[in-house]
Amino acid sequence: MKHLPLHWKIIIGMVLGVGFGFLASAVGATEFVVDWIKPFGIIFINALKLIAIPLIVASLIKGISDLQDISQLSRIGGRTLALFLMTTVTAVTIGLGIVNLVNPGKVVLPETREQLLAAYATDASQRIEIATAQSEQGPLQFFVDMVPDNIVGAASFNGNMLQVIVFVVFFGVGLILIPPDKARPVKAFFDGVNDVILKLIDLLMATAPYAVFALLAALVVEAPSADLFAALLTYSVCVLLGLAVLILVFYPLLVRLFTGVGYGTFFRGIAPAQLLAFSTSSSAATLPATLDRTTNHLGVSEEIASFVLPIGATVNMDGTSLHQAVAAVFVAQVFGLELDLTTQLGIVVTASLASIGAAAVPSAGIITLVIVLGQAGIPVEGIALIFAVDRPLDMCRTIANVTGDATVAMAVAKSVGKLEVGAVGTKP
Ligand code: DAS
Repeated sequence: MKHLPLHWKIIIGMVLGVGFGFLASAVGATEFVVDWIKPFGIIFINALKLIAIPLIVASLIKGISDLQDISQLSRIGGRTLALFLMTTVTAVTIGLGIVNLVNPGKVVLPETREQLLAAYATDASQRIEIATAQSEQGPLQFFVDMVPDNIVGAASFNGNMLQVIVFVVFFGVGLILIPPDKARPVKAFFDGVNDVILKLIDLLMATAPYAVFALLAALVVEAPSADLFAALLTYSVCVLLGLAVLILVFYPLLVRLFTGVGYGTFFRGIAPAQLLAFSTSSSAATLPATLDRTTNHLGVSEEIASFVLPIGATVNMDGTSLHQAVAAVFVAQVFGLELDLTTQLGIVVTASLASIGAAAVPSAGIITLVIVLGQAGIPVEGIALIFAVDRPLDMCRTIANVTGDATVAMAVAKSVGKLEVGAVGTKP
């Protein structure tokens, strides 16, 4: 058990949590679960919220300064960034389209909603008031609110996490504009902070199997409703449907349009990296395989692959951004919160930027989801619902992340004449 990969441990925690919840309900030990088990899940959610701000600050500044390195390579820099942005915004838009069409959170019955608000969203009413207040303001209020007048206040989950991201992007631009010798120590500092935060995420994720056990056991005893499980199942189907559109339609279409490489050749080339992404839930762990498959089997030159893929693994996480858009709207729907167009546009911006800040490690998307929910005024406690079913979804969204990176690498290589199309698919 000790050497079992983390994601299989989390799946075991999920199964045992549900089983323990039903057992506790059957023997009348509900109070024991709520008083002595659930707090461990809430502590984990609080730790996610605690680490989200330093993660987004350090990884966004690192990501922006890394992007600066790419942008200096004028031949491939602009194209890479443009394709990263296009694929990420497309992914978020697909996610928002599906979740607003299917409305998985509206499967929840009013009495279940009341139970969840009582159990999970302690100050949800305050956040819902903020979101409602936001939606009642003028058309440009959204942009006015993006610029904080107090960074400490903005970081205190006062309902607009976008202010933290705006400050960080602002800071990153400043870092790019100062002389390189002045910027170097600052970049080194934030690289170091980013490494520390990633280590803390490792430590935090090691407790994830126990946290998911506690959260699921509590969920079963507190809201043992078939409608909630139906809602969670419908939500999972929405995410998987969106990821399938990305992986099976959008990316191969881009590859075909940009490079002329056919569907079968593309998937035969990238499949081993996709399988590794699925089994590790980590773009970073899959990076060596992504590099190997794009250079040796998809015709991308070493020069292009070695620049685009490492940055893409941390900055270009399309599957994660799609998932965050679906999850944010789902949680809002579960808590009965109507999101107007402005708020959903804010989700497009935040989910796209938060995916830049997400680390390429298992469940990183859950941590940055805190940012997306916080910004939209959606009760962050709703993460307990998302995390309960996140493991298999993380495995699938990591496939999308890796496939998106390979797609961009092929398109950029082709655009600068560095894709040996003749070599594509010639190796076993
Ligand atoms: N598991 C992350 C990755 O490595 C994606 C995520 O957590 O959303 O790509």
